[in-house]
Amino acid sequence: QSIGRDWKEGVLYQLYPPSFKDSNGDGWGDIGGMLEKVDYLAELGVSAVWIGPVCDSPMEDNGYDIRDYYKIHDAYGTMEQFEELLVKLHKRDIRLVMDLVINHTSDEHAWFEASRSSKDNPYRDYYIWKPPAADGGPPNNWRSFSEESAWELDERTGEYYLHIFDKKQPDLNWDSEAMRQDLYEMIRFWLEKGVDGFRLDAINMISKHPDFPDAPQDARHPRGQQFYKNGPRIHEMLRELHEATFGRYPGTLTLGEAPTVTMDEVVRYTAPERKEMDMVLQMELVRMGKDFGDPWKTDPDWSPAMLKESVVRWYEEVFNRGAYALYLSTHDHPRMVGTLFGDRAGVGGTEGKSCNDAAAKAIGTFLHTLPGTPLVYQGEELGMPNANYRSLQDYRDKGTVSAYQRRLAEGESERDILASLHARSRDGARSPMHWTGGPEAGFTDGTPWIPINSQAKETNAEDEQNDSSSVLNHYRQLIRLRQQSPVPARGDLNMLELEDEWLFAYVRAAAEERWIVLINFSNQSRSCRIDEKWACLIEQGELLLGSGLATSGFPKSGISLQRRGDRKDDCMLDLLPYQSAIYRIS
Ligand code: TEU
Repeated sequence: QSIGRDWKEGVLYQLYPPSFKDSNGDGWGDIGGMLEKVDYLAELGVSAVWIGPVCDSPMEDNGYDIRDYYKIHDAYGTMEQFEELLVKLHKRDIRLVMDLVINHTSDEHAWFEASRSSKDNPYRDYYIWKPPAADGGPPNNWRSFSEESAWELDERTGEYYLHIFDKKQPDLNWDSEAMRQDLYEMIRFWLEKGVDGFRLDAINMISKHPDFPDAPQDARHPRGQQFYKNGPRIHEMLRELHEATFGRYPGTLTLGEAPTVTMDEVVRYTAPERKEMDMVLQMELVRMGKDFGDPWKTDPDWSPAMLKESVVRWYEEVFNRGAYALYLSTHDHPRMVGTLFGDRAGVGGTEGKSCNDAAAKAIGTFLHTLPGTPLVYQGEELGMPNANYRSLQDYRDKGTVSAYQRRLAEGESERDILASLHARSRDGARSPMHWTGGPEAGFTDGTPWIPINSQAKETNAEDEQNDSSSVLNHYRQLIRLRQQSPVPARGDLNMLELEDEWLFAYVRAAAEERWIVLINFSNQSRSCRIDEKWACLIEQGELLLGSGLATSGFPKSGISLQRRGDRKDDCMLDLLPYQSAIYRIS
């Protein structure tokens, strides 16, 4: 197999199965649809595709609630089709990364059905059961992601089971040796099929504090997380997992979802000699702008300086000791182009499509030129905006719907709730892919499971394929640059200090080559001082790729530098709204 390059050097793509492409008209994406689009992915140039969960599931959480690990969910297709997809992707030199959901299963999984049936069932300790507290209530005050108690009473045996996520997603008990061995066998089943890697869902939550203590009342959402994230046995468990599964299939990629970690913890998870995981997802950028106390609120103190700080911290503390993948959009958060820079900086207002596309390109330049392996979320490469849903009927995510109902009952106005759902619901990023400007955006011949974004007419793959100034072509060029130069994957980072927080300038240098990247993340033209040394290097440099609002004369003209007076520090860097530029400098 020619697929042998280091994972870190490539570009990863996240495919969200329900919304990628439907091939049989039932309105739900499927493997048949993925097969139709392998060429699209190959032309984009990505080296691996992470496919969200496709195993059998009652679909309470779009497949993150697995009922049978050994079966493809009917609505997605068959095992034969999955195998065909694997072959077809490999032919185009693309690797397949599965989503491995092993912190919990569905409550309809056979293990859980056995486990709940009686206290002495052999599967009882596959899950976490506790007797009620003295007052008959839950064993402790932890809350789940859905904001209610993380414990559910099961009448049959009078005990509570733990569910960090929905009550339909009971947590597996990783302290059970038999449970772990069953999971390992299942993982080897997929490795034997030739799957190239796994994204490990919520993996830093598998080791729970043995005492299950109460958390302080005012703890961050979800309450209790300090007692199950990065828990006491986590490293021991990950090493055993690696040894029993991935370690036996060299070259397998493991990409861990580990929200809320310290930099030291990331290094422990990913230092190659520790044999735990290959990479951790950098989840700070995508969560930015969000209030940690209340996920439905926006953080009023957010500023672009926080972005710079996070990027630099991960680079300085992790880059040379461990590994991480960077993403700016994913299925759990509204799209970056709509929230972080978009709504705040004016996109979505009267400026419309050209502004949206310029912001999307600036985001793309940022993602592909930072240290860390880029992970593109489906539709991001088209500049797809957040879905413009206007009523509760448009939403499908259970957590979103229950938060709406709770807040309405608490007396909040419907208008305010809908505004915050638009800004914060993860459904904003889950509207189906825009393949064409035609009916249902070419996603399905039937009725889509969640409404199509009305903006599909202006923003779709068909139109963008042949438009050299499209977001899609910008992404293709960024990916090509990565294939041609060692700088983005291996270069070190020097973030220049500028007086304007909306302007970013950073230098990436590998042994053979050096780049400077300039980005204006605001919708205004901006100027700020730049050191004469960098100004000269930019002037003499070669423009590798540029983007900005004024697409006609651009990118040939590049950015502008002006000397106002003869003093050294009077050199001004001028950037147009959302302008980005990558220069190769000497
Ligand atoms: O998410 C795990 C996670 O940690 C959450 O913080 C996630 O960001 C949150 O649900 C956002 O609302 C993973 C999956 O990515 C998510 O889709 C699943 O719902 C969850 O695990 C449970 O499997």
